[in-house]
Amino acid sequence: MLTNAKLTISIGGMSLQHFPPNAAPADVAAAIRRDGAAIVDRAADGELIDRIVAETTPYLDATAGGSDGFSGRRTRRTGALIARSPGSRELAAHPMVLGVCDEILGANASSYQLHLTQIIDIGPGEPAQMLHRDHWAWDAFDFPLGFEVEISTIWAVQDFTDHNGATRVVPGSHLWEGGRTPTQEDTVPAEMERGSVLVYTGSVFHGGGANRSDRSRAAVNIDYCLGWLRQEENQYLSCPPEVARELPVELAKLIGYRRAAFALGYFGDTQDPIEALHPELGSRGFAIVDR
Ligand SMILES: O=C(O)CCC(=O)C(=O)O
Ligand SMILES: [Fe+2]
Repeated sequence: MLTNAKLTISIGGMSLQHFPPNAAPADVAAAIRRDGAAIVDRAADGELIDRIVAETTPYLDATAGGSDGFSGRRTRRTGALIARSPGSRELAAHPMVLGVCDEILGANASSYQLHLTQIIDIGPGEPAQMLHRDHWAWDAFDFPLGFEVEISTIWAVQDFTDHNGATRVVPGSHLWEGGRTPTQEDTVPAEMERGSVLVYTGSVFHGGGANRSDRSRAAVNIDYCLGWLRQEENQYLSCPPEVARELPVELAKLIGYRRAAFALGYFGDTQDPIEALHPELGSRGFAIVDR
């Protein structure tokens, strides 16, 4: 009994650091480097979340539950948010999140890009998702410890609680050697208010929580990765040129309509992809990219 109580206290002591909406991205990035994840409270206001819900509900209603245990059979995943939901674009380009990406991904490559966009709606009765590292998307390649290739975000559409399936995170596990496997006892719930965002590395173990409530738990999941990695959600099909042309230039670049490094991703006669949308931006050929 005593041993168990001690164990609970020591695990209960591990938690995720919360930051106010106006925190410096460098401070949030430092917590993420230490713990693998951090929470920025109320980084989006309720009106923006309402708008995103209104824009995406028709698509969510038309989405079936997952076809495998990892996706979640009672979980619906609706993507292509940049094309479908103008409100989601504000989350994708959120200055706090991009500031964290600048700090963590910007240190490792000439550029980073959008990796995926998805509403994750975990239905009542869904069990906890398998704990995993998001960077396993790249065929489970073993990236060097501490070399982060992905930043993921989970924006709370409702208040996230232990009870309704708040994302479970294993603090510190971004630095675990391969072969070490976490259990649910190692996790803490990313409890946070609506409009708050959990920001974490592709290397930290986490998973959707069991939804023991009688309502679904929705989140907006937007991830970013180094420019030289393939995107999990194909952005050129999800947001084709005729749609991307209407976006702000910086957002079009963020989703991938740009070169990722000196020559990486060119089209035609060494053109920069942004020229496919905006020929007036002129042909500069290959060049060092600025971010
Ligand atoms: O929905 C969640 O809380 C997390 C989902 C997740 O980690 C994933 O699907 O990769
Ligand atoms: Fe994940």
